[in-house]
Amino acid sequence: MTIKQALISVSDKTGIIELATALQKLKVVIISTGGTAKLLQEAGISVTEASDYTGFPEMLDGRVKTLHPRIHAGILARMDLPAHRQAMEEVQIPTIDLVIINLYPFTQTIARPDCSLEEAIENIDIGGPTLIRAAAKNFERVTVVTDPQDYTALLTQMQASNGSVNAEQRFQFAQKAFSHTARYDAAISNYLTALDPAGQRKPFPDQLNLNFSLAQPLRYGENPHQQAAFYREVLDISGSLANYDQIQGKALSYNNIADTDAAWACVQTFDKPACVIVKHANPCGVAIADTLLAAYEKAFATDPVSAFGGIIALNRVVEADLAKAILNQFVEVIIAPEFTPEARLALAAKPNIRVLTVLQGTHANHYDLKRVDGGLLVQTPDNFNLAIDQLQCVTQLQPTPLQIADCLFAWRVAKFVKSNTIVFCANGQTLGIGAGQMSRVDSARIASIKAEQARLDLQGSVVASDAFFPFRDGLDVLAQAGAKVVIQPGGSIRDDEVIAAADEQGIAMLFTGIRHFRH
Ligand code: 93A
Repeated sequence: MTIKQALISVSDKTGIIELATALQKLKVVIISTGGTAKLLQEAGISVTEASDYTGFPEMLDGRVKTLHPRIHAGILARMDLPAHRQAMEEVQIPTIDLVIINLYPFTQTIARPDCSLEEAIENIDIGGPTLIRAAAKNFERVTVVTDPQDYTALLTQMQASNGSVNAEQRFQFAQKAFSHTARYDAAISNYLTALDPAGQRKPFPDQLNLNFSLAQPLRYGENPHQQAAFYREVLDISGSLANYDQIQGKALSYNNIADTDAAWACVQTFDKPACVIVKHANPCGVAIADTLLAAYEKAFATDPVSAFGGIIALNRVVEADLAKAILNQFVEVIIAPEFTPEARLALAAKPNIRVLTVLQGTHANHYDLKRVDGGLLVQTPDNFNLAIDQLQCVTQLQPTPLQIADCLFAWRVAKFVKSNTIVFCANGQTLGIGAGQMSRVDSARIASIKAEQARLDLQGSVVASDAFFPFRDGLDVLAQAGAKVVIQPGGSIRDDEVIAAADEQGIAMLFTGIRHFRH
């Protein structure tokens, strides 16, 4: 089916002019909302404003822009059903075949320390998720793209196949679209749950009434002389690890559950096909790639020695080729949203391997709990997501867009590594991970030694450090290893010394203003 009509409504306008220009060349008619329409028109692209298309002006300060039957019937109609076709003809509504959307920047808005409740509420997108969910529901006919990084894939397909997108790609886009809206709603829910009705951060309750029920007795705890059990929270846990289905393998152990939780939490944060391999609660390889198989191969290459007996988490459906590739290594647990029947069959050859499926998307935990002797430490989870516009370049050298993308990748991984954390990366792949050391300079040394052992080249790499450098020594180790960009929180009293060291060594440095200790 050739795509004839598209709706474009984006807050993040990256790449949208180029995309719309190419769509116009493919003879696609474009409908668009206020700001997006204006930008496209200024670039000489002919678009119809959503309000002209519906014959209904935008109202309530833009709260109602696209919520109109002419748009939603256009997306939701099933043209394979005669009754739907007839209904559309009767009211003269044309179909919409392509929906390009990204949402109001809710997480970026609430990340600002001065963000008011009113501002946060106005940044809850209603029309956008409605469009995304409608288009994703109707993936049999409609293509939905929510990530500017997918524009190239979309265009490549359309240009190669007479303006159409194949069923597999439409399904993948739809899966991604629902993960996107699930994460968006989870962020809103997390934010609001932490507030009282006056919009103030709720103090923690006087009494913690935790409600957990026994999910599974465990053979033993962290060590065989310790007793253990797994309890599941009595809450909506649909997207959490506690809601797993085990499709094969030995019973899960205490350490399996703890490590799988760490791997699953990390892999879920990526939109691209991603693989995370965890040992002893630390990632020993993380990668993103165009395919899940490539992501696994890159993640494995970070530290093949440590990956032995690891936990592997993947954020897409696992197919047979990947399942077979994984079987070449010793693995304790594999977790993914789903496995194809062929992949299940391949894995059945090694019946001891624990294979788990879990729904992707939401995070159940409102609190992180840590037992101390006679008490409980409670905090809100570290679910802060860094936005690109929060990065501050503090050096003479500026990183390239590609290096910035790698920095954001490295930074995301660093959050899941025990402190002190140093993560070398390049091209969406970890190259060396230094974890759990008592000094940052030792983590830096270990990370570069690991890369050397895996024969990975650190020349030109980027590095994330989960907290600031107290002295320049850690930075010197990174420079010697070949790093060209460093992302770190900043905030040390010796920042000047560290920045001077970076300038001296020809390194670009980005400050995040946020740290990610993990103990
Ligand atoms: O205010 S909304 O919740 N109501 C709507 O009807 C609606 N339609 C699209 N938000 C709505 N959108 C969002 O507007 C999109 O998700 C997109 O993020 C944004 C684009 O607005 P503009 O084109 O005016 O920059």
